[in-house]
Formats: sequence, structure tokens, C-alpha cells
Amino acid sequence: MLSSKFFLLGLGLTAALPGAAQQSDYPIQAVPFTKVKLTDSFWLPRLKTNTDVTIPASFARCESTNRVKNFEMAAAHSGKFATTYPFDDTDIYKTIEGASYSLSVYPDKKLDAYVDELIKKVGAAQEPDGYLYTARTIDPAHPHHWAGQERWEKERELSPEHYNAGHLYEAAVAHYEATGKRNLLDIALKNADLVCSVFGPGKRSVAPGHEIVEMGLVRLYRVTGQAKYLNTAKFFLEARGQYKGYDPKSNDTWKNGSYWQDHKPVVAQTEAVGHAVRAEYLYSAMADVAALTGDKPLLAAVDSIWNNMVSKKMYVTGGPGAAGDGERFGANYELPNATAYNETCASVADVFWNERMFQLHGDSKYVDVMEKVLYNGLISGVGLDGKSFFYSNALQIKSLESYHDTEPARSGWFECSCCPTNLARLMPALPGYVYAQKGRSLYANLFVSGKADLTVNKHKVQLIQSTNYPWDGGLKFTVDPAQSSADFDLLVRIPGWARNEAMPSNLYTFEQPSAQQTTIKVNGKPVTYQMQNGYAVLSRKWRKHDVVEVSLPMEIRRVHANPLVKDDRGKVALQRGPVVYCAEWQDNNGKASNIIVPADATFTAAYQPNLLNGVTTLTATVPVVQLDASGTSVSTAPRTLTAIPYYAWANRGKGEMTVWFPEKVTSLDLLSQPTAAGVSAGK
Ligand code: FUB
Ligand code: ZN
Repeated sequence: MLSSKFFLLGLGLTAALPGAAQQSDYPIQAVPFTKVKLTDSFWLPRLKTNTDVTIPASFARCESTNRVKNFEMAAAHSGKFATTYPFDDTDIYKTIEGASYSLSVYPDKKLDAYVDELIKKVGAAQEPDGYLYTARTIDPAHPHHWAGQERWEKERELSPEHYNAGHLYEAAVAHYEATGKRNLLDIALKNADLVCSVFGPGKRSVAPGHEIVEMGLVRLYRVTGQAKYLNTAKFFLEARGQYKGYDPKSNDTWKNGSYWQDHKPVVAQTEAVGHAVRAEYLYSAMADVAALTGDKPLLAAVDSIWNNMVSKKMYVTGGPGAAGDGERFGANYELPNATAYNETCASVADVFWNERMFQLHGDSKYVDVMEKVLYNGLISGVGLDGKSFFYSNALQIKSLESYHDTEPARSGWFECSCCPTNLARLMPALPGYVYAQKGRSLYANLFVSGKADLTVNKHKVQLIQSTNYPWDGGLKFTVDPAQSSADFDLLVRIPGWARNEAMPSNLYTFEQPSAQQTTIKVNGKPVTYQMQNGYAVLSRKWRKHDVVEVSLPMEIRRVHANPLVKDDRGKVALQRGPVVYCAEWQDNNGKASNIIVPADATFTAAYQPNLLNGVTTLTATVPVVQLDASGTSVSTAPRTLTAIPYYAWANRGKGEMTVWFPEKVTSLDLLSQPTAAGVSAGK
């Protein structure tokens, strides 16, 4: 994320872009994560846990589950592929990527040396022409059964050679940026040179079955300035929708090609479809290529797809990808709660995609969605211990009997362990999502305490943000120009939730508009401000120690889903600030499926420092449904409902959980479940 110029010079490479690529880019640039030092009490402990626990645990798992051994065997050209999936190489690449980001913030000689040793193993597994895929190289005569006899033969549907390459490129650039070392970058470039020499106009063509090579190639383009990488990324995008073997009339996602986003040319795609992680990596790459080439049809397509997802295919927690069958987006408004798939990787991909959409358009709605994902559906993916993970993120655990619907508890690792390693790489990069800039505008996107060193409108400025977000709505920015003053615009995002917008679409709405307003003071005096694309614009000649105080109204909001979402009809969800809540068995007499939240329930918010590493809980007295001992009669009784942030569920054992609460008994899901109050789930 450091400036391309620096790296181009560092590599001794030319910045000239021969070929078709134009020298445009995202109009808005993120402030690199290395320039933003967090002091935040919500995020910093999570980043620290990622560094201290998640990354070492991931490397240890890569060793103990034979992922590293696969590379060793590929180097020796002997043995038998020792893991399950041909994309298992990527867990090593993703963990190296995470470790690299972490190293640039927390230098660690031991980790640095360990990563170098791993890189040696990766390099040793690379074939002389650059090909790198342990699933074939270990024993080319007997490759993994997904791989096909020949290189790339099954790339379209089954063999993730390009997917592995994409993660390698991402890791290599991160590692180069963090350490200045070329060891992994050289391996990646050698592989990419091979890919570019084999695939392209007049050469071989394929729509990569699992996207990410496109994003990876763009990163290589940015770091080297070599147009062939960008051109090949564009070529792969344009290869979609060309395969003649699909049946366009079929509704079957595998038969019509939509599972791979290969059913139509990318510029003709309008809906988020198919495997959610693949899809969002594709959409991220579409944004990248549109930004770099000025391709308007591509931009229009990615805009439509985003609107479709945000209007019809996203959970209230920000989770995308409802259907477990194919790990894919469901149909419009198909958002079941108990079977919600919501792969953690899909939330990671969502962060990548929304950041890019923001950089293209400068509208806060993209950051609103990203924030929703970050505080809810993404961090639910990792336990508070930093080493247990959800692959899927349900919105409801109905009862012990329904556990087969989805995961009721996190696991240390998975046979297909994409999610833990994807989190390992996203977390340390989080500071890079806090601020962005364009010309004289400095965007404050996320509310995270810390210190940023910036150059804005040619002025060196230090910006200190202090906040207790997401528990409090108070934000304080101290502006400290290096010179006596600095003339620029500070654009503070006023989140959708503080503007009576539960979602930038009509998929979710707040029951009541809030009467409370956001207020902004500069140096203690209230100021009026213009709103622009969801940002309060504060234009000034900033002087040393100028202080901006923003007060966002932190109310408890009742959220309703569009009535077309069948599962949420007659139900309400609870949100405070960006945080969506759930009720879990632990706090509610062993059950969550019997709770009614009537329209007149009155909630109180209270911060609980000793609960779940410190959370604000919501409580109210509400009716709960009780069955009599014979199971023949139902009554309700008042009881205290305690709701916790959704992200914190399942940290205290297994049991019932719900995000959506029936408002009336008639909307209760589980009158048929004969489980008594006090189910000893998880005990
Ligand atoms: O195929 C690689 C990864 O494994 C995908 O991104 C996940 O959805 C899982 O299928
Ligand atoms: Zn995953």
C-alpha cells in the first residue's frame, strides 16, 4: 500500500506503461496502513491478537496439516500430495501476507526469518519456467484428481492454478512492501510472466474458475509498472461469458455457468451470482481494472452488481452469500437465518470490494456497507481467543436439534481452511481503511483511535483521532499541521445509521426515524456543515491543535427487513451504532427461540467491561413463550432479554441464538420445538 512511485524506484523498474493501459487510477487513494498507528481500544487488541495468536496458529496449522510438506515434496518431486484440496497452497500465501502486514507494524526478527525460510520452500517448489502448483509438481504423472493431466486443463471448473497464483501475487507484493525483500516477489513475477506468456489475445484463453488472479495481477502491475500484468488481468475479465459448453436455459448454477460468474460477459452482468467469494474477488478486480483503464461499461456493470447485492442479497449483519449449496449468493431476497451460509471469506472479500467502490465514487454508502461487515459479519468469523473460526456465520441457532443447519461453534481450523487465513491477512491491513484522500480532501471513513501522518493538499499534517466507537458516538479529531496552518477539507463520514438509513437500499429500514441530529463542533463551537455524498465537509485553514468534535446519536434502533425477505417477516432486529445485536442462550435462561420483542419494548444500553472482552449490552423486559410441562399449553411470561453484539456470539459454548426477534407470538418460529427453558446447551 505504500506509494507505487517508491516501489518503482526501489525495484529499479520503469514507470512507463507500454501497451493499452492508461495511466489513470482510482481518483481516491487510501492512506496506507503504515501511516496510521492505532491506539484504539476496540481494534488494536484484535490486531494484536491476530499478530500474537492467529498468525502463529495459522503457520503451525500449515505445518501440522502438511501444507508445508506439499511444498517440500514438490521441491523433491517425490511423495504424494498430502492434503485434501489443490488450493491448500494458498493458506501459506495468505498467512505470509498477513505476517508481512504485521511485520511492517510490529518488526519481529524471528517471524521475518521464519517467513524467509518458508519462501525458500515455496521457491524450491517452483518449476524452472515459473509454474507453481504443488498439486501437480509433486508427481506430474499423477496430479491431484482435480488438476487434469495437463497444466491449466481444468482451470475453468476445477483446478485452481490461477487462484493459487493470485494469492501468491497478493502475498508477494505485501511481503515486498513490508520488508523491501524481493525473494517472494521474484517467485511471483516468474510465475506471472509464465501466465502472461501462455494466456492472452491470440494465445490460450480461460475464465479462471476461482477468481483472484485478476486482483493479484493488478497488484503486480502497480508494483512493477509493467502493463502486461494489467492487460492479462483485463484479458481474464473479458474471457468470461465465452464458454460454449454451458446451458444458458438451465437454472442449475453449475450448468449455466453462473456458479463461476461465467454465464455472461462481465460487462453484461448485473447481479451478484454464484460462489460468493469468487464473485466478490471478480467484482473487486472489475473495479480495479475500471479504475486503471477508464472502462465505462465495466464500471457500469460493477455498479449494477453492487446495487443488486446491497438491495437484495445481504444480511443485516453485512454477510453475503446466503446459500450453503455452492457457497453462493441466493436468489433475490433469499436470506434464510438458520441456514445462512455467510462464509467468512465472503465478508473479507466484501471489505476489499467496498473499499474499491468507495475509491471509485467517493460515496460514503460503500464505507457504510464496509463498516457493517467489519463490525458484524466479519469479526463474528473469529473467536475472542483469536484461534477459533466460523466458516459460515448463521443468524439463528434454533435449537440443539437444528445444529446440522450450520456451525453452532467455531473451530480451530478446517479441512478447507480458507477463512482463518483470510482473516489473518485482512486484520493487520485494517488501518489502511481508516482514511483516504483526493486532492484537498481528506476522508475520515472509519472511527478508530490513532495517529495518522499525512500529506494533504501539500501540507504535512498529523491527525489524531480519539473515540470509544462503536460503544460511544463521540469522535474527536485533533488536527496538527507541521506548519502554522494547512488549508484542506476534512470530510467526516456521517454513517448511514446516523442519518436514518439502515442500509443504502430498501433492504433494511429503521422502524422510527430518529429525532436526534449529529452535531459537530470546531474548537468547542458548533458549526454548520455541508453534506456531500454522506460526508460532513469541514473546509478550513487548520491551525495547530484545532479540534473537531463529532457527536453521532447512539440510539437503540429497531430494524425491519423488506417484506420480500420471507424469513424476517413480523420480526425485528436490534442495532446500536454500527453494531447489530443478537440474543444468545447464555444470557437468556438457556433459550433464544422463545423471545418476543413487541413494538413497545423499552431497551437500555449498558457497557459491561467484564463481558466478552467488554461489550455494550441491550436489555429490556419482554414476553417469552413457555410451554407447560405437558407440551399442550403455551403462555408468555415477562423476562429480561439481554442482547449482545452479534460478533461476540458463540464464545461461551453452544446454544440457541437469534438476530431476528418475532414481534408477536404469531411470528414465532419454534412453537413446535418442545425444548424447555433452561436447555443445558453447551454444558
Ligand atoms: O476454493 C477456495 C476457497 O475455499 C473458496 O474461496 C472458499 O469458498 C472455499 O471453497
Ligand atoms: Zn473461507
